[in-house]
Amino acid sequence: MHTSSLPKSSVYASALPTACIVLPTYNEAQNITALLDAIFNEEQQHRKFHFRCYRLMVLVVDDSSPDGTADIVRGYQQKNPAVHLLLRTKKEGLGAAYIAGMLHALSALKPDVLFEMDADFSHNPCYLFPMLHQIDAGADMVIGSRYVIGGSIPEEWGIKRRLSSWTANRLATIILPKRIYDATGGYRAFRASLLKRIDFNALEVKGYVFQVSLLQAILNENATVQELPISFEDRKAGKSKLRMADITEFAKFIARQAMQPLLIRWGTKQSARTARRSITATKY
Ligand SMILES: Nc1nc2c(ncn2[C@@H]2O[C@H](COP(=O)(O)OP(=O)(O)OP(=O)(O)O)[C@@H](O)[C@H]2O)c(=O)[nH]1
Ligand SMILES: [Mg+2]
Repeated sequence: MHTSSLPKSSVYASALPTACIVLPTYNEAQNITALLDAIFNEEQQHRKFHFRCYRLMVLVVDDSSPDGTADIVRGYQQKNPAVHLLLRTKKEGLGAAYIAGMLHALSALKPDVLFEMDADFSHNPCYLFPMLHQIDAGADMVIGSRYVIGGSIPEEWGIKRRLSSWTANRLATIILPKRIYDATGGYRAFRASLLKRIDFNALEVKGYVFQVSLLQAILNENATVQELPISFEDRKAGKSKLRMADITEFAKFIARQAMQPLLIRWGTKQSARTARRSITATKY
């Protein structure tokens, strides 16, 4: 289509860079409308002062939430076509939802930047544009970080919650090739060109450990990863979906990854020993 046949505003809009927020949801009916409003409000505010403002779109990845989250999203789409819905048949975990969502966004929506974000207000949309700014300044990936100077976790968190978050992060750093202060957080921006280099099928994870597994694959690509301090807030409404199965998968993944170099070294030693034995046997 010749651009001259389009109204001026859409020619202008199609020339803008785009960012797609991949939003996994399971029973987030109480949060989703207000969160979508808050995301697009950030875009509106930013556009007032910045000529080359990113055009935002949202891809909600819903696992057929029994509370009707998907119906609310369908209603929202009537007033805002920048909202997309990927409806899956059953709950398969946060990682599985992100993998399906990112692959769909890359192939169907083709944004320049992709975001990960929780749909419960733990990740304040006010950081979307500062993260995009860091991407524009050269980062391949930006992590909204609770554990760098200036970042924070909710004051109300008890010792158990603080300890489990800290432990998960410390365990993750064992297997990462570079020091990352918040390796488990789920507020992230990625250049699309970086995610296209990742083999999502090779990640082999279903649950929350996806965050560590994807970060490991990205660091192995020698990507520039930066952390931006954020104030992490407690979810506004609804319940956490973290289950025992997610914690077990996390522990198994870290153990497997940490053991891998030892097993490779042991395997090399074993095959060298076998080779030496067969040389000795042929001599006599
Ligand atoms: N599609 C999909 N989304 C999920 C699944 N599990 C979690 N989510 C979503 O992923 C985001 C993070 O999940 P949360 O339950 O908030 O996990 P959390 O942040 O560790 O726990 P909170 O303390 O409650 O915030 C939320 O938007 C959830 O609705 C899942 O299996 N499928
Ligand atoms: Mg949450």
